[in-house]
Amino acid sequence: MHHHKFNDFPTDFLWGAASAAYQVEGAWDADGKGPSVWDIFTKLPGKTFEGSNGDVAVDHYHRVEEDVALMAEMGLKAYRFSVSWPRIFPNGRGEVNEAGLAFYDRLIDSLIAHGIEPVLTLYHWDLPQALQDEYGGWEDRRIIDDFEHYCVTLYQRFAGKVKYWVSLNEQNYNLTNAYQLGTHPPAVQDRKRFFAANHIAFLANARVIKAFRQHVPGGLIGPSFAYSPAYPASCAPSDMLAFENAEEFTNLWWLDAYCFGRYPQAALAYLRETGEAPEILPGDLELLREGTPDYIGVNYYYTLTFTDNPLGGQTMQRINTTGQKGTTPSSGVPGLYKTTPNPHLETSNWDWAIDPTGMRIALRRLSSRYGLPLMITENGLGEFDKLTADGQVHDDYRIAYLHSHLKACQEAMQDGVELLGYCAWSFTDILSWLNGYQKRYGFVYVDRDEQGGTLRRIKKDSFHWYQSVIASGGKTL
Ligand code: BGP
Repeated sequence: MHHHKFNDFPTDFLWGAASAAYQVEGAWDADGKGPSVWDIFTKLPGKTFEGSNGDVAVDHYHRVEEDVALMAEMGLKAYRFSVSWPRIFPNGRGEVNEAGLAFYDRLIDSLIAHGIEPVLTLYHWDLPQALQDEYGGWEDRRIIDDFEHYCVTLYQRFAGKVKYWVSLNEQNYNLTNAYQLGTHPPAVQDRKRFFAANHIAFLANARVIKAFRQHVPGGLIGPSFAYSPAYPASCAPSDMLAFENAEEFTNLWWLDAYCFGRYPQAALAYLRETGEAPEILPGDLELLREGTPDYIGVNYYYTLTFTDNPLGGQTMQRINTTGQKGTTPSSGVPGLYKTTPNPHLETSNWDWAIDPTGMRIALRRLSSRYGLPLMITENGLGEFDKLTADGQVHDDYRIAYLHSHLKACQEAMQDGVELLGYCAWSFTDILSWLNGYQKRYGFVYVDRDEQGGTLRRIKKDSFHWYQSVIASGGKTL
């Protein structure tokens, strides 16, 4: 097989980087913005690493021009960002805040002026606090209309300028944290409420995809899914069954609902038995089938390895948010599965397994099951970075991570996967939701810590590396 002929990335491949509003913008109450659930939650004692919050973040709101100039210098072809719902609708619905829209006009126009394709995420977790207070946010079906109205407002404003859209970012990860682990707002720990809210989020996702077809002809939309492919710890049938359970409960529960408009069989049967299954009303599944995505956004960081978990065994546990390696406990659902370390893989300081082959496996599984194009909407390495005496950041470990994962993308394309692009997480350093400012992901270092800083931008070694990869169209990989 002469694979070298197919090694080139397509010429229109979207070499990108990503961010999310709350993690970069700051300006949390500027120009009429209302509070999001994160503006409130992060101020409660003990919720985030050293009480860090996004009031200032990396001040992207006031430094858009500088940041986009850095993207242009790097040669980025795409920039994925999210719109803050409470900037547009301070109360979640009702009066639109023109100043909020004007900020995204500036960002999008500046990207386009530099030849950078905007990839717009409609929802990256910053729900207007007003809707949480009024009816419990994702737990009430009223959110479907309010979310649609917000999304249509953005469709109408940006349809001519933005081709690539992401509906919900990591519904799976966000709602698992919000309603099972209690680590994201509204910090509930109740599996029945979790599955109910999650079902309503599927309906909202389908509704806005349906509306998209009318308002953004020629555009492409899909959710971004946090895909951690499951591995079995061994070929013991009990481990294989645990792996099947984990893949179905932690991945296919979302992916099948998005792409097939149905829930996977064994998981649904189990939840009906335990009384935790969501209420499916007449018309719900029809709506899901009318609102399937054009492509799947894939946020890939690591694989998870599963083993048998007896009844009375390990329950769901919180992850390491300190960067003290080896402090993440095993987590699972008794009777179904639990995680176990993979002895074949190195991990980051936050215990995330580093597994480029897992990315190839992820892309192949998704492409072959759903037959849709894919876009890597996030992939990257969170680490402690050091600004050295020479005023530089030598993040060779990040270069190694990104290099190996881009090679895996290339191999997946050779395997037949249609991959639209790759957005590294993240462009600049950002606020990590629970891990503060010390867990850095960017190509651009931002001089700030939990206490603050000058917010000066400094290009890391990885910036120059990605710049040359993009310039070569991937040939230097
Ligand atoms: C994803 C989120 C991102 C980003 C990333 C890194 O779950 O969509 O917003 O935060 O993970 O995660 P963390 O910041 O926890 O390291």
